[in-house]
Amino acid sequence: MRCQCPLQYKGPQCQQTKHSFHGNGYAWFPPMRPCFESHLSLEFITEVVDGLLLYSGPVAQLQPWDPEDFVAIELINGTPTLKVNHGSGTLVLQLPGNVDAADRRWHRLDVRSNGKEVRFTLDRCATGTVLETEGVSNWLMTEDHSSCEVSGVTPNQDRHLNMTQVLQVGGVNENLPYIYPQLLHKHFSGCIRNLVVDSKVYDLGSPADSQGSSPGCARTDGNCVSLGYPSCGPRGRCLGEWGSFSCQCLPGFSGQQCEREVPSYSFDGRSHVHLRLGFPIPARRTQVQVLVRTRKASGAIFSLTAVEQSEYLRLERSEILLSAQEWRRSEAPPPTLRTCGHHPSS
Ligand SMILES: [Ca+2]
Repeated sequence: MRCQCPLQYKGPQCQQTKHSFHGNGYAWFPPMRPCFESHLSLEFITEVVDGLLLYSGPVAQLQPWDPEDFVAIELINGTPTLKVNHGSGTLVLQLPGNVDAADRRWHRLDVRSNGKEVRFTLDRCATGTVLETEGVSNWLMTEDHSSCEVSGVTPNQDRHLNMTQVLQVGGVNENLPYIYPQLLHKHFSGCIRNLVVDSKVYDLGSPADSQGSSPGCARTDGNCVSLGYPSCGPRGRCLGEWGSFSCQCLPGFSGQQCEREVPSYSFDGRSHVHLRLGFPIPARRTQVQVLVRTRKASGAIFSLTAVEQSEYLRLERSEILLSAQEWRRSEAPPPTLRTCGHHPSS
């Protein structure tokens, strides 16, 4: 089953996946129920260097028997910072100081924890340097994650994030008799989207309580409509950016607003076209798209080869199957759905 959602609802079950914050507010959502081995991710866009993206933890003065568990993600002088407490002390993970995530672009944060071990990653480490020793097997490939990832171990014995309190996004409610001593910043200005905790997509459209915030992200999505007409025309999907937009074109079209038809070629079984790419292919992610119409059961559709011919990507039609062959540096496996296992109590 797949849902066809109204335009502004992008979640798998037509959830509203974006929420805007105006620098003085907050939005409340149901408590997180993190697995023992858990994964939280979100994306944000802002131009303000300080702010609180998310907080889940105490909202009242702790009694001696209350757990001190909390998790918070702050932006401190443009640098994403994670604070996490499993009940016996706080671990602070701050990305390197030269990261400026308040640059009016979307950024993604991932928090992965497995018991006491916690890893905090910016933009899936797409900026990390890949160091690969050519011509030998994959295990000699290393990636330098020092610019985009930081990890650590929560102090002392407690191993699990126990969450019973409401999840506060984009700020905290300060109309409570509690001062949030864990936090340096208490509000966020910008948009947050795609908040996912252990495969659960949060519906950011209808918070239980909120102030100074609104569903959607007018700052970016407003640019996808100009004079009542979709900015990318009928042949493209618009990606809203801060003060601008970009277009993802339907197959067969290109150009800034998908206005150009891409050229097509006919082949007689003995001919080919040889193209030289005028740009290096990125180390991590390559997207190739081709439209094919043929009556032949087999044939080579395209072959992408490195200059020294040591690496290639080839797409073939063989009988009724399409097959892709690749000899290249390995990539991370696709994300999989997980359900929770055992929950330790501490
Ligand atoms: Ca705990």
